[in-house]
Amino acid sequence: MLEKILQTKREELKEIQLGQQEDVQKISFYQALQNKARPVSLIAEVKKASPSKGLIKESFNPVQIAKQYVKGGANALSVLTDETYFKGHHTYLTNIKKEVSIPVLRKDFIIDSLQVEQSARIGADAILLIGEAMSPEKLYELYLQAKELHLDCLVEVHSREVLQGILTIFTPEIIGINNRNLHTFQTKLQQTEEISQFVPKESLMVSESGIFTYKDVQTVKKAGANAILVGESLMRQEDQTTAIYD
Ligand code: IGP
Repeated sequence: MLEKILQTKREELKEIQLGQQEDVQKISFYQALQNKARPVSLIAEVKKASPSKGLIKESFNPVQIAKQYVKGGANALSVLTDETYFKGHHTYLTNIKKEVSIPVLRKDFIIDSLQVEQSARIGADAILLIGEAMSPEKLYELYLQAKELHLDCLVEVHSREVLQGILTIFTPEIIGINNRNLHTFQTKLQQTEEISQFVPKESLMVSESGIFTYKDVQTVKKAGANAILVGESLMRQEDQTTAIYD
């Protein structure tokens, strides 16, 4: 599946339109995750659909959902901008960014410098870089470019091998452990438990995907997660004001 998505991205890149720079203020994603208002920081995701779950939310108003997340006390937001597989759009991110004062992560499959430039222009505060999607060298190149544009990076890995490959080159400020395998879509929280010991102490650690209950939050917290990234379980609630560990 990941390979199929990346193939689509490579096609889309041929016609990428960078657009104008949005007139918005950048906010530090990294600092927002360090805010100790919650025992584990929350990155709440605005996601209409996914390849593994299909349509998640019928009546989808991204700005309204984002505002509810803010009310619920989220530290930061993640917004899916991929159109083909997640039914997202870059205008969702821009519109949300204009209405909230917490940082916004662009959730997409970023593999090229043009997409990094585009992310800065549409108003993202941070981008996702997926270890399984490119070589550690390429990832580091995009990471440095993002930093120059004042974008923070959530460097996501699923496996220990990919994490260790990246760590031979540099130590990302924020490392996400994706509990979902992007090839099979299988999700297990043990992934965080198993890999957390290889995350350097100086990096913030985010546990991503498959977190549904208070018990799940405790499990990943115990494994050392500083933050969680939650999409589906929040999206499926009637009213997104309720954080899952309230
Ligand atoms: C959220 P969930 O299981 O709470 O809906 O997962 C998030 O981790 C997931 O959407 C995600 C993702 C990604 C989506 C993690 N890594 C990479 C697209 C691309």
